[in-house]
Amino acid sequence: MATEEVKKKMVAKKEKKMPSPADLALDTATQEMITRSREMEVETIFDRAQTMKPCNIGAQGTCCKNCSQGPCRLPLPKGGIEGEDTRKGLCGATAHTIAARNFARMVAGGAAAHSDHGRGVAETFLAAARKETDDYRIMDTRKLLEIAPDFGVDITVEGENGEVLDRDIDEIAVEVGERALAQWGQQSGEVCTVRRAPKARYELWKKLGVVPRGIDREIVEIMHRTHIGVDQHYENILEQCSRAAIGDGWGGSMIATDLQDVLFGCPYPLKSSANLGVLKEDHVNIVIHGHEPLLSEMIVQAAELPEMVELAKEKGAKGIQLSGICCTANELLMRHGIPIAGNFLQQELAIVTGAVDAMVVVVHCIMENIANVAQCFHTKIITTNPRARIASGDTIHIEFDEHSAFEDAKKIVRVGIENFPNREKEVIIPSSQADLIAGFSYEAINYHLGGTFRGSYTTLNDNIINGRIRGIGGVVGCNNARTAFDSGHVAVVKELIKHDVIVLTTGCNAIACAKAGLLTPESAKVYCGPGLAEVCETVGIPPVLHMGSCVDNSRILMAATEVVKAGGLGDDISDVPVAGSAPEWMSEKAISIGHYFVASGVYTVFGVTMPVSGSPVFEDYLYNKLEGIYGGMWDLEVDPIKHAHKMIAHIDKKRKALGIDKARERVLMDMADRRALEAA
Ligand code: BF8
Repeated sequence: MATEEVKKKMVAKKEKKMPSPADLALDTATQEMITRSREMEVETIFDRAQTMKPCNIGAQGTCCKNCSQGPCRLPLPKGGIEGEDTRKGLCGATAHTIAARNFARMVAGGAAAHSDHGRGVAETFLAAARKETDDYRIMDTRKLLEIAPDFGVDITVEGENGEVLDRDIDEIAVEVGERALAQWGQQSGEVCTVRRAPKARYELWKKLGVVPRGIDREIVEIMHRTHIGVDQHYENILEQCSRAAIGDGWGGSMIATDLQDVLFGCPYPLKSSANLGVLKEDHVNIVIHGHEPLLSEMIVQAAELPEMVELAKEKGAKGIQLSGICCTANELLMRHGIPIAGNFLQQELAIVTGAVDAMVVVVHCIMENIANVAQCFHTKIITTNPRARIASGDTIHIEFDEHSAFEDAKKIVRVGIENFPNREKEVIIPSSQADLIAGFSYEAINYHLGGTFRGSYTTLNDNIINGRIRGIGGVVGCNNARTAFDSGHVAVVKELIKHDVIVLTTGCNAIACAKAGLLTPESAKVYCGPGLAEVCETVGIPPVLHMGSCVDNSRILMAATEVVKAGGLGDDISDVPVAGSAPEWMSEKAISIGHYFVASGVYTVFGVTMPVSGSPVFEDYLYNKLEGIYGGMWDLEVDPIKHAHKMIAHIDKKRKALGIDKARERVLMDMADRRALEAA
C-alpha cells in the first residue's frame, strides 16, 4: 500500500502530466473555468480527454460491429498496405466496405438529427397556421410568400373577371405547412426544395440519380443498406449518402430554416456579445442549450413578463439574464440579440461559474455529464424534450408541448428564478466577453452587399471578379476535445480573411469567431488582407458573417446559389471560388453537412481526424475521385494554417478556371502601390 508521501508523489506526477488550461483552450474565460473545475475536483470533458484515449481502429473507421460475430477490426498495418488489400471481416466485408458503411451511418445519424428538428418545426408551423395554438403565429409573411412557390403553393388566385388577386395568407400558410411536412414521408418523386439549387447542379443530381425522394426514406435506406449483407460496394453506399445528405441540406435543414424564419422572423444584423462573461452574478441566469428554437422563443417571452421579473426581484435578483449555449444560442442571437454564453465545450464550464440557476436543454450536443457537474453546484438541469432525457444526476423533466408552449416556458423560467437563492458556492464569472454583430441571413447579405437601389449579390460577385475578395469560405462545425478548444477555428478563419477570403460561418465556429472578436466590422482593419478590408470598410460589415445555427448551413447553400444566379462566376456552385471547412468537427451532423457541401460541388476540408484512414481505397475515393463526379470533394488537414491554404489553393484554382486570376494580381499591385504612396 502506498504511503501518504508516495500517494502525494503519484498525484503530483499525474497532475504534472495534465496539460495546462492554456494548452487546452484558446480563450481565457475557458482557461479560468478549467482551473476552477480542477481546484474543485469537478471532472469535465477536458479531464476525460486526457484519461480516455480513442480506440485506434474505430478512429480509422474500420471496426465493423454491424452483427454479433464481431466486432471485426481491420486496422491499417504500420507502413500501410503493399499490393492488394486482403483484409476482411468474418463475412468477407473489405476495409473499404466497412469504412463506407460506418461513414454512411454517420451521415444517417446527422441527417436524422437535423431533419427530425425540421419535422418538429414543420409540425408546430402547421399547428400555428391552422390556429391550433395561440402561442405561435405566422410572423414573417414576406418570407412565407417568397417560399410558398417552392412548395408548389400559389400565392395569387384568379378573380371573377380574370384579374390576379392575392390569396388569403392563412390559406397559403396551411398549404405550405402541409406540403412541407409531406416532404419527410414522401416515397417517390423529389424533395421539392432541392429545385432551389442552381439548374446545372440539379441536372447533375438528376443524371447521377441522387435527387432525394423523401427526407426520411433516404435515411432509412442508409440503415438498410448498411445492415450485414446488403450493400457491399463503397461507391454505391456513398451514392446513398449523397441522397440522404442532399435531403438534409436542401431538404430537412432548409425547410427548418425557412419555417423558423416565417414563425419567428428572418434574421437581420444586430449587436450582442459572447463568452462566459455574459452571465450576471446579480441576476437569475437561465442558460438555454440545444438546437430547436421552438421552446427558447417562448422562454424569451416568458422571461420578459413583469410577473417573472417581479418574482426574480422578490428572490433577491436584479433581473433575469438569458443566454445560450450551442445552436439554440445561435438561434436566439440571430433573432433577438440574446448573448451567447459559449459553444459546445463550455457547457460544463458555464455551470462551474456557480452562477447558472437553470440550464434548460432541448436536443443535440448536450453532454450527459452536465447533470453530474450540476450536482456539485445548485444548478437545475431541466430536460424538455421527450426524445432527450438524462438518467445521470438529478435532472428535472418539464415536457414541452407546442400546444401549451407558453405555459411550459413559464414553468421552466419559474424553476430558474426559484433556484436563485440556493446558490451555495462562490460565484466566479470570468470577465471575458466580446462584442459581435450577427444576423446575416442570405437575405440580409443580399441587402448589405447589394446594389444601391435594390439588393442583389452582384456587388459581391463584382468584388470577387475584380479580386478584392479572393473567394468565399464556409467555415462551420463543432468543438472537439481532442484538439485545443477554438484554436483551430480561429486560426483557419484568421488565415482566410488575411488572404481576402470572406467567411460565412455557423454553429460552434461562429461562436468561436465571436469570442475572438472576428464578428465586428472593426476586425477587418486588424485581420484582413487589403482587398477584403476595403470591402468590409465600405459596406460596414464584418469579414466573418454569422449566418446562424447548424441547420442554417442551408443559408450558406442559398448564398452560394445566389452568387451563381447573380452571374459572372460560372453556372454551378462548383464553378464559384468557394471552399468549405469544419476545423474542429466531432458530430455526425458535421459529416452530413460535409457531404451535402461536397455533393453540392464544394471542396470541403475537415480538421482533427476523419474516420476513414483505415481504408486507403475509400479515403482516395472521398479525397480525390469525388471531384470528378460532383465537382466537390472531401479533404483532411489537421494543421490549421495548411488547412486554410488548401482552401485558398482551391479558390485560386477556381479563379483561374474562370479566367479572373489576373484581375486579382492587378488589384494586389494597386493596393501595394497605394500603401507605398501612403508610406511616402
Ligand atoms: O449543431 S456545431 S457541436 S452545437 S453539431 Fe453541436 Fe457541432 Fe456545435 Fe450546433 Ni452543429
